[in-house]
Amino acid sequence: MAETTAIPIAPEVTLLRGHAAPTGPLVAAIGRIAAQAPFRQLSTPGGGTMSVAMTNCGPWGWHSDRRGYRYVELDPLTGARWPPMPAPFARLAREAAALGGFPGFEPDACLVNRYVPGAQMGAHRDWDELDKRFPIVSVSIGLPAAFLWYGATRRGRPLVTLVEDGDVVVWGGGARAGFHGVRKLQAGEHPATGALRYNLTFRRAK
Ligand code: MD6
Ligand code: FE
Repeated sequence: MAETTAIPIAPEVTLLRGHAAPTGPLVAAIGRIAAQAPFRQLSTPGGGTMSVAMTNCGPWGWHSDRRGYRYVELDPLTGARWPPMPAPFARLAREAAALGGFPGFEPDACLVNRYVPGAQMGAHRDWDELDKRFPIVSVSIGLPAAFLWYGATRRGRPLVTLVEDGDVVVWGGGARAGFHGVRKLQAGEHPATGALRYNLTFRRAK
């Protein structure tokens, strides 16, 4: 495990700077996942289309459409199971969760997000998981982004944290219900990803 400094963003919200570096192997694995389960821009219950493109690996995959948000075992696009979660992904998530103060995290879902310049994630909370005692582990890859932590309500001014290639954010416990988002991605070039940012969000769905 790479040595990592744990930087508190808020109570029970921890930034592990560079913990997932180097990200080249993660990018290669994302390419293999997307070859089986292509990135797609999901519809929201409100009828919009998300600017972030998504796919999943692991037993459960997060999905959204007019009927709502939920976890599904089969990719609605292909009818097949989601690609398996690579062992290094699960290990990274478990180690990061432990460093963030949440030992014993075994994710069963990894949402893979692809941000192009202009893509963003409005204030929301990750709240479709059965057992909220498990944390969320969020890995940033490629272009930098501004991660926004709103906390208990979506109102007010968020704490802004620059998340760069290899950074990991972990939140759980009292912060598990925290509202967060990602500011509109700025254009750029990154050696690992070109003009893109990826984010891996590890969850225990069931
Ligand atoms: C991030 N992402 O990209 C944080 N949540 O740094 C999220 O909070 C997130 O990208 C739910 C679905 C997709 C996401
Ligand atoms: Fe989220």
